[in-house]
Amino acid sequence: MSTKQGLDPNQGGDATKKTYNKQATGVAWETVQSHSAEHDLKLYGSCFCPFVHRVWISLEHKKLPYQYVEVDVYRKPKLLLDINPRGLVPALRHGDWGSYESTVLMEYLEDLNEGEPLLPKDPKLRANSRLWADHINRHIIPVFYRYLQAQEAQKQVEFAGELKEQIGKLVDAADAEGPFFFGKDMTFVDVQIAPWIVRLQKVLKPYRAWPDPEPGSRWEKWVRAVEENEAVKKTTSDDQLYLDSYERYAENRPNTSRVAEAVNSGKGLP
Ligand SMILES: N[C@@H](CCC(=O)N[C@@H](CS)C(=O)NCC(=O)O)C(=O)O
Repeated sequence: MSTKQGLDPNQGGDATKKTYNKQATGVAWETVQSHSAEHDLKLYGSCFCPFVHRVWISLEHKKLPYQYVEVDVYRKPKLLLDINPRGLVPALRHGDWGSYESTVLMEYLEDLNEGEPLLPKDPKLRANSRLWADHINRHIIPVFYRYLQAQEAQKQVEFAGELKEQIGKLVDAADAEGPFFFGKDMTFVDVQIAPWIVRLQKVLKPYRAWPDPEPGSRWEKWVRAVEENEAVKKTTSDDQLYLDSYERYAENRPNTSRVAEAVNSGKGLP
């Protein structure tokens, strides 16, 4: 529901406020266009959404044929609600079956056993992948949003410290050489965190002065490898899209999203 015609609820009636993009840009836009033809396997996504980004990177990494369908997630079109009654993206449809939740969808794509796998074969390494994916979901992502939405300088310092600490734990668990979590190839854990690595640079850096990774560090090696990865590049829009789409979070404006509300009310992320 828009407060004034054409404006989104997060703009609060002020047309000068930036809002989320409704279409990918740059290289990601080219990818959208080359995956616009009708296909059995459909990703319903919103171009700015990092949870969508994970599933999109997985599809590109595996080189599976698929159709990308952009949805305005805050307006909840029926085709999204038909698959996901919670009304969140990403949602995936495969034939007449559908499901949602980015991590579940990544596992589903893995279970198709088509294209390049992201999970290793060894059960112990698979468990290790899931353990660190859980760390990302539980300890890194929520702090990313708390930090971005925090308006008081003291809180920002606190959350910046917490984010560094939680990223540090992940780096300590990773292969010493890298550049990726398990070594030279991108796998499940890398894809789980990749969208937020992209957004550290494109969102937290401009809005919260998040520092570049320390030159020569293991983290720097990882960040660069993720940024240079083909599947990541093909699903990433131009910088401006992220700047515009995240202004509402950085200003902690009302009616931003369910993620933003959960953070403000101290609840777990949706
Ligand atoms: N736990 C979900 C989170 C998905 C999510 O929060 N998506 C956001 C967009 S980035 C959304 O759909 N928001 C809709 C809303 O706030 O109403 C997942 O991993 O897929």
